[in-house]
Amino acid sequence: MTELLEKISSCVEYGKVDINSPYPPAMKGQEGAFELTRQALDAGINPGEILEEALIPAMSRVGQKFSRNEIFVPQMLMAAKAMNSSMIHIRPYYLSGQTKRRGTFIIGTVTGDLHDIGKNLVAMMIEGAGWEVLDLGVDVSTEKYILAAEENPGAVIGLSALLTTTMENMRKTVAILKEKFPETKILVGGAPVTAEFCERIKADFYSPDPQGAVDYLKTIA
Ligand code: B1M
Repeated sequence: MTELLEKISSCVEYGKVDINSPYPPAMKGQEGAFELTRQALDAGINPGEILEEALIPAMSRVGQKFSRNEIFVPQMLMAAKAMNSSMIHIRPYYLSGQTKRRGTFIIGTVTGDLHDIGKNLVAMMIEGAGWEVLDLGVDVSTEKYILAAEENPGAVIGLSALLTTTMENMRKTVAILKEKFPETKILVGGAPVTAEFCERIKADFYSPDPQGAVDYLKTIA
């Protein structure tokens, strides 16, 4: 890996967004993921290489550290922000079709639920893992999921719920989606959701964290 890719990778791992970002203090005044990604592209490094060799491994390390309680939500959010600043430069190459995506992942927070921090982290990690992410936002109705599934055949669908009350809406949405699209893989998560609940509502997979979601997607594409 080139020195530039190593630098981008560590900017994402440690949440260094751009040169003006004071976080992390140890990297203050240094160029961040935003500038270095632009430089890498201008130097002719392939966007797929930046994604596969710098961004994805960095986010994977972040996810693993988070799972081991070595870092916490603020660090993970900064890493996600740094990756997003890199993706600003890389995304256009995907949109122009120069780099192959692994598949489409549709994600949303279920009806009645406005929590989106965890869902956004999952979306970001999955995008970093090379998937096209269609984020439907919060308070997503079953009809919206159906429309997105119809427009994106073969997509994997992710549902997030943070309230015990909205878990019932998750159950209803999964039941209707499974009835209409029996082959579609459905991933569920969110603080009150459990593996046992996932099994009961007949979703395909439960992950307690973004890394688990990424690992699951790796098994199917
Ligand atoms: Co609310 N809220 N909230 N809240 N809120 C909780 C969830 C609560 C546990 C707080 C508490 O009482 N201790 C509680 C729920 C109780 C329950 O149902 N058992 C609660 C409540 C009651 C409410 C309101 C009803 C409060 C009120 O108005 N009376 C209200 C409901 C609004 C609504 O949704 N209709 C409400 C509102 C809000 C705010 C808007 C103020 C704000 C949300 C802002 C936002 O998201 N933009 C908010 C917040 C911030 C919280 C807490 C404090 C933090 C949630 C969070 O972002 N965590 C939360 C208490 C807590 O969790 N400590 C709380 C960080 C985030 C990274 O974790 O979302 O769990 P999390 O995501 C994780 C995993 O769950 C997983 O990956 C993420 C990273 O590890 N994951 C997935 C998530 N989605 C996944 C999907 C996957 C896979 C993994 O696959 C698809």
